[in-house]
Amino acid sequence: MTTSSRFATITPVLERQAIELPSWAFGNSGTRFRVFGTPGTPRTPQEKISDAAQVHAVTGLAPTVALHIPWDRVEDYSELRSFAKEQGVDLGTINSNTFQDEEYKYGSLASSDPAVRQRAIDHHFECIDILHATGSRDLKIWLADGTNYPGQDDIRRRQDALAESLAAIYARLGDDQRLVLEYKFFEPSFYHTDVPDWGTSYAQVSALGDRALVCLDTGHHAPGTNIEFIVAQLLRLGKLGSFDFNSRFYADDDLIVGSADPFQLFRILAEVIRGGGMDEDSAVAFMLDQCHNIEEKIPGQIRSVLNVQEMTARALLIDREALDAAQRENDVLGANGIYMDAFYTDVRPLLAEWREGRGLPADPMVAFRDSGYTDKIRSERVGGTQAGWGA
Ligand code: PSV
Ligand code: MN
Repeated sequence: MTTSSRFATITPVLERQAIELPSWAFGNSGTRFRVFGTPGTPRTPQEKISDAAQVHAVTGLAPTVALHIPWDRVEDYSELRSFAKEQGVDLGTINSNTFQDEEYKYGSLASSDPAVRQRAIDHHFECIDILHATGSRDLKIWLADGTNYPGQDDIRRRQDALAESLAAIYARLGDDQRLVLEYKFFEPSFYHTDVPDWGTSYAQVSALGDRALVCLDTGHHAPGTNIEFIVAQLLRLGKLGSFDFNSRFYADDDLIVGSADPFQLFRILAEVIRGGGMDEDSAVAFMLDQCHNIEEKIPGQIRSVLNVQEMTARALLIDREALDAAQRENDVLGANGIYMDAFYTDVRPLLAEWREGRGLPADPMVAFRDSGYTDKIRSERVGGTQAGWGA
């Protein structure tokens, strides 16, 4: 079979691919050294949504936008939902935030202080109310909880406290809603975090029920971790709820997905496909969790979703039958060769042609550049306070 006839067999999967964008990617961000402002940066949740809608308009890949509360707090979420629909997108995952209030200095859901825990639980109740108003399905929890010094607090007590807090939140979810618990091995806590790894997240969500699942952020692992193995295992266990895609060179860099290690992204997507994570009935959510510190934000998001699409197409091109036969024969190099053939297939011209056939621009990056949107927001968005990390 030629590459183009093989490509024709994978387009049904590509057609239903959807990658959720994080509202915070459109605001200013940086490091602890400096947050650089950019002309045209959104000042409101509505402006972030308008920017996200541009990504969907030129790629057809990003129909939903995740909100972060309180950064995206508004008076009326139904109105925000209607506004998003008018722009051509829907509201998606609601991310809670228990890492910026003074009260959470020593933890939130895992804190040893019951009053602090209750405050954090109440915040999640607010997020669940928002889920109802926006019609979103997922509540995503990432905790900054942890300690900096051995002996600082009782690790075991904190696990028990976390389990209790999560149970209270889970009990409040609507029947169609899900809780996804994200893990991260360090930062801002440096000695231990209360949800450091997929095993801890899995143990905690398994105790809750079927609608509690693990969120895998690709930037939240120690260097050298075989992330695709975790993907395979979580899919096997039916507990992979969602992805936060990004790239890292060193820590939680939040760089453009597929930029640091395209082959790793390919390997991850190959396991997703192998485990049924892209089947029609799959409930795995694919999201970006990135920050664009120095590059332009909207093109940064366009590049990101295109990278995911490109590696998905390559991973779908793996000749599964031939690979399976080679694996069963212990044909080590043969199997590896089949796998690598798919990785090295340049699908960009085929994707461009396919996009055009669906009424989308062949090159979304160019289409956005030529749209004049950047100049428009730069001249219109004058004054006010630009949204940024923490705003
Ligand atoms: C933490 O590093 C994280 O990846 C979580 O997903 C948060 O929701 C996100 O960053 C933004 O704070
Ligand atoms: Mn994340």
